[in-house]
Amino acid sequence: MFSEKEEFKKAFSRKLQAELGVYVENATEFDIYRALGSLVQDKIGEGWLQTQQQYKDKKEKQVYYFSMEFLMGRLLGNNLLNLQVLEMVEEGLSDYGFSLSRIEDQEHDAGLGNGGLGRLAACFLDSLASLELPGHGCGLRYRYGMFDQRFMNGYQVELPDNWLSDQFIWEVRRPEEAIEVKFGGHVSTANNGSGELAFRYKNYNTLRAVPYDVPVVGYNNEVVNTLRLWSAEPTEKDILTVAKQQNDYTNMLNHQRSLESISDFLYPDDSTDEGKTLRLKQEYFLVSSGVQSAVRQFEQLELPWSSFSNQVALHINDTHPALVIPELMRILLDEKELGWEEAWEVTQSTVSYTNHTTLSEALETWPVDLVRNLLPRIFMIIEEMNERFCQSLWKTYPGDFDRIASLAIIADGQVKMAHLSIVGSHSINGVAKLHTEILKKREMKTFFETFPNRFTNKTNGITHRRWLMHANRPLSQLISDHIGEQWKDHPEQLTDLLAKQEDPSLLDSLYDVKQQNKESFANWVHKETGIMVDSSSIFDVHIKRLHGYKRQLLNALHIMHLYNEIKSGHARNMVPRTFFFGAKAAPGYHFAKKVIKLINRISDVVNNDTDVNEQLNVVFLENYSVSMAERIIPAANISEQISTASKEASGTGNMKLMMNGALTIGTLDGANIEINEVVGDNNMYTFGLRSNEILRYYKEGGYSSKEVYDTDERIRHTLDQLIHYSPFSKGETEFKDLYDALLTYNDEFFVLKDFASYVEAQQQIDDDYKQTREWCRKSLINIAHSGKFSSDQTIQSYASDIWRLQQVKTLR
Ligand code: HBZ
Repeated sequence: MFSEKEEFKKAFSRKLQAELGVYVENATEFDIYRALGSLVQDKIGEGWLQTQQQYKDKKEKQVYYFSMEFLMGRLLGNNLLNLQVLEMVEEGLSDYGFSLSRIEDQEHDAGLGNGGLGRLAACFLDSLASLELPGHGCGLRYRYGMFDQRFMNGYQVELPDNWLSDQFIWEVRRPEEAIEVKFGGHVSTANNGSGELAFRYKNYNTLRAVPYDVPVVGYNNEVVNTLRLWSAEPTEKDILTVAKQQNDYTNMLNHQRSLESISDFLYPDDSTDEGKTLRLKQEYFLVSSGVQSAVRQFEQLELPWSSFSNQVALHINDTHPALVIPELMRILLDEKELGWEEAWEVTQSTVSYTNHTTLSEALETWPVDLVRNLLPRIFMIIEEMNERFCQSLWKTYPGDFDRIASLAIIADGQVKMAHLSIVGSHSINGVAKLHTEILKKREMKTFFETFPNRFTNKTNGITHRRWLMHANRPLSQLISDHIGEQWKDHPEQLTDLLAKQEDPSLLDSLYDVKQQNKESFANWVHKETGIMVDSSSIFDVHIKRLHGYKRQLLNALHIMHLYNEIKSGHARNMVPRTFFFGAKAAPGYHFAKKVIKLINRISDVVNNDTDVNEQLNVVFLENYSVSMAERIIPAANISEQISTASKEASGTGNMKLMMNGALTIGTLDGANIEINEVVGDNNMYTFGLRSNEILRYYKEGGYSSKEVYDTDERIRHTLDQLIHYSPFSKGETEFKDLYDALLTYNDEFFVLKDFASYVEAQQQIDDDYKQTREWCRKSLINIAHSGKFSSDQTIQSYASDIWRLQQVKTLR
């Protein structure tokens, strides 16, 4: 890269002149961003080529991480960090009068994901490259990513996220590596002369999948892996076929448009299955391009098919790319002419699957007719898989119709994608200990009995490079001042901080760093929203997708309760609190949108009431995103992780906030449990029903939210304010739906049941925050233990147990 600042400055100004035709003196911040990006991309290019060459020459096994979502956020800062030139570039730009952080703000987030699942994929790519592991992402290049959220009259409105409009500087289009994907048509069978059936696929439509490669830069190691994003284009062949049938220019353009539309937009649903035809097309488009491309690379090695799984691992991020399994079978059977058994052996030993949810509404199923019409050959293969699988079950469990029906891949006219994924892969994992246990003991119990060795747990992780080293530089510096720099390569060594937990100067500095972060965040909030927040108040942060089970409504009701207490003069001597929310609701999720409206209303009432606004403020930040998370998290004192126990598979925001010294208020759910295991009850605020209690209620009944309402005056008063005249309802009826969800429909997510213990935990926080030194110690203990949740650890474990990848060591 550059060994010193002057060298960088020279190259940079040359770039600016040559590529953009401007002198530094006249450049805008956007010009600077583009020139810097281009310069960095040039530098990355060298390592990129070398890395790929080495993987090939050394015949390294490579993993392809298939995901419908990669929530990458911004890349400039992290690339500079990983290339180890961040500070030099910052100083160089500062000589020219520019601030690097403002330049970073020029970059549009790559928002190609909904939430946890997509961000996890992005953290994993960073860890793969940083650990010198040959692993690449395989995704879609959506023209529109996650929608842009606006509030109008307190309601969420969705606008298209036209993120490509000012060019995505990191991508490289590779038309020479385009691939043809086939849809529709029909399959005929014929005898191939030697007594076997051959399948002929006819009258299909073709689509061109063009890859756009994005480099994934490892930390301080010269490794550059690839995130390959596929984009749909029409093929000439297809256009000519249409032209032959009907020579109509307008029709032709419409046809072309409909083909391109496959990679048009990301479905904005988190934890629900939309079941739309276009979504299935997207899934197959991703899968077919990615698998064909992996097969093509493998063929260059000129090895027998039996060694395919020694060279290639295909991982599916939830079931969305599950068609990888029949697609690889199709290629091996029809194009490479392997027999079923051999093809099956190759496929199964190559594919592995991660489950991210047990919510039934998120389990993907596709109607048989839809799959058969859209993907006739793929459907035949799924049918055959199902047939053989059911037959093998019959041998083990003769006569056990119920068991076989519950495991079948095709049942009730639906293709069950989770079943397909389990049967077709050699490894299935959950994303936190509790989640994996729930899979094994409940949701996938019968599968676990059938294939006990396939199931493992891999607790999620986050990259400390983005979420600590880059997002929170003051804290990183403080850590290094006290324990040296080794934690950067080995985040588990953050535990060295534990030995210093009684060091008053460290604790005071930790307080100062948090204050400094809170102030800069408060300034940003003021600039963006006009709201003034008190940086001496407790910053209480609830950031994640809006969902019933994540219980933003519990937080909201608690704030209403605090308001009531203050208004009625019953408030304790509380530390001022600012509640921050960031959350997008799926556009069709009515309940979630009402919660947004309610929180905006509460914000309006509380912030403008002079009786309370010295103690209480509520800020709902519009358009929560990765880059916004990077601003809020370093400033947080409290991390809200309050899902209904058993529902949040893992959570990863909990880890990011912990790593930045926030204390968790949380249920014993997902990875909260593992956070609790390492920090202990003194350094975290747990409350609420346990997962076994909740699961028992779901199974056996016995919960009555009305009973809680009748017995708890605070709840009754607060809920009544939703429907009767109150500052919150303003005499309108729009919160009736929320009231009904909690009372008429018996509170599916146990909000009322957990209310009292949540209030208690919040009061404890209030008491504890007043003991500043002790609070800082708790915060330090959280930071110290957060290395356990580095995605480096998680990826190491995937690499050794599931993918069997070797580290490449010789680049440096
Ligand atoms: O995956 C999340 C889990 O809710 C969270 O607990 C976990 O930490 C995270 C990473 O493992 N799940 C999702 O984010 N799920 C989706 O985003 C999703 C997207 C499209 C769907 C279904 C689910 O069709």
